[in-house]
Amino acid sequence: MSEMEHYRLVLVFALTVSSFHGCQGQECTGQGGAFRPRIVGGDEAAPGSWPWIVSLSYGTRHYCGGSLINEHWVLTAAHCMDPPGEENLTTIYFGRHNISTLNNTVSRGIGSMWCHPEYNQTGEMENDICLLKLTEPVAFTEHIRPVCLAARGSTFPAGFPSWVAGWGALDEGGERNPEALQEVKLPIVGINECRCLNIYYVSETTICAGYPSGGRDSCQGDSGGPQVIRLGSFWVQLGIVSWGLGCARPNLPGVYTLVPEYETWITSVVDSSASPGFVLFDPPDEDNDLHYVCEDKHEYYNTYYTSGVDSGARLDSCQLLSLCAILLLRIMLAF
Ligand code: 4AZ
Repeated sequence: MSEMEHYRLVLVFALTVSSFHGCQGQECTGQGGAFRPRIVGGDEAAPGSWPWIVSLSYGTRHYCGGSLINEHWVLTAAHCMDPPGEENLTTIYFGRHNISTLNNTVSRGIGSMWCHPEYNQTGEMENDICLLKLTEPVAFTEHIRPVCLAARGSTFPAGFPSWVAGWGALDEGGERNPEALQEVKLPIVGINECRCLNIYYVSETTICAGYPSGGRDSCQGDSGGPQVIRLGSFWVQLGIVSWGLGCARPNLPGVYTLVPEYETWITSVVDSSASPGFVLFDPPDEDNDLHYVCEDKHEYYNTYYTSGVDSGARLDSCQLLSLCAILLLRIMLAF
């Protein structure tokens, strides 16, 4: 499907969705600045084009991204707050663009921190999600606005364009860091393909994005930041930058915490009076990842994901073998 068709479909779909869910009527507007569909690779964002993005900093030194989901709450990755106990040292900047100039930014501290109770329990980066309650609410401006969140049941077909922004490293080695906020367009990579490509465990509650040729990706320092999808004039956050094997390597998409899987947890933490705007994103596109067959599987894929199937197959050949043995015995006994 061509990109134009994608956008047309999404637009039609957006009109349907917004009339049902009234995203505009909620606090979240998810409305950013100008949309520039011709961006290639990581590029400097137009100031204010991602008004929900926040910078988590020690002093003024940026270390992770996050997103504003309503006037009291910021969403980020749990590994950004690891180890816990240092949240008092964090300043959250809103409306930041250039890293070295803080004019026009608003800052808040972390009043309380709520990380997913099952984060890090398996050591597999599962449930890499935290909510940060601000010391004081922020007032929305042209450059400070909340994003909508993808509701439970949302789907993101492989190849669908998503966007990630951040102040993270410009290369894998982390030698170059940007002065201004960067943005990049990354197509969704389905979970089956992503698992096939990765040598590490990829959780069911993540989503991947990237190009087969590499070259464009999120990287260290982008963690915690939002991965968004365009829905007409709205932007909906579907992912949180979580991890990846290196940055921008060919056939190694980045891995993002899948936000819709956490709708119940998010609403249980965020006070109901100020619940964030959840929007169902379920475009009619066919998802080719559902039929994805992993041919050149990595060893890890074999042991972790297909152990059930493998043991099943082994059982069958075992049964066959014992059947043969019994038959042979019977033939021998007959003589
Ligand atoms: C990191 O180190 C990191 N390519 C975040 C995202 C990605 C890689 C590394 C995805 O925080």
